Amino acid sequence: MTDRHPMRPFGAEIDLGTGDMLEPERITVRKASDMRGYYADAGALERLIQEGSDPVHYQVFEKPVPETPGNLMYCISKLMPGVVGDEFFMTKGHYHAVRETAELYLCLRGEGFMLMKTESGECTAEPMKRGRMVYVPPGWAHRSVNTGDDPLISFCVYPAEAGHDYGDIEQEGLPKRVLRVNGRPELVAAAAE
Ligand code: PAN
Ligand code: ZN
Repeated sequence: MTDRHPMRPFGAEIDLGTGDMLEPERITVRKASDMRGYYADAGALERLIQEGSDPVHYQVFEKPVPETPGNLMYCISKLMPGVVGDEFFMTKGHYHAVRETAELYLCLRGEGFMLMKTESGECTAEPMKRGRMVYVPPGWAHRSVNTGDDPLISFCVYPAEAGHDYGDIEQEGLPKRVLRVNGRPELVAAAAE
């Protein structure tokens, strides 16, 4: 008789001090040059790429599970600190391809915001800091923004079949940007670009 549930239980270790996943099986790396088109100040991004030797912007560490309904994908998302012009470092941001899938972020290190928007244009931000959980409901695009001096690290869990849809965010961005104003983070309406 074949087993209806062939997958074996397993564990993984996350260093709660540093936020690092030990022995990840897949690491996705986004460098500054992968972020062209995302920041308001394109010139400042080019300077960062040239003068900073195209530094790593963020990384996603995973031990992937099959992308099938019923499984839970999980990862560590690590976003470096810094600014592009006046704009704090951020992830690309995406909808889940399967819109009816939520995501839970538990922040382990650093501080910032989870910037979220619906397809009808509603936009909101939830603060992130060590120990704070942010729930991204189905249908909300989400982008992490690092406003601190340390890496912003979160443990993320979402339905494994969700998939990622970057299209609309890549073209239009989000209605709000997080800028450094007088040394402090401020949510500012994105200018028509
Ligand atoms: C996260 C993100 C991760 C990187 O794992 O994928 O923070 O952000 P982008 O995918 O927008 O580049 C997640 O939300 N997964 O669904
Ligand atoms: Zn997601």
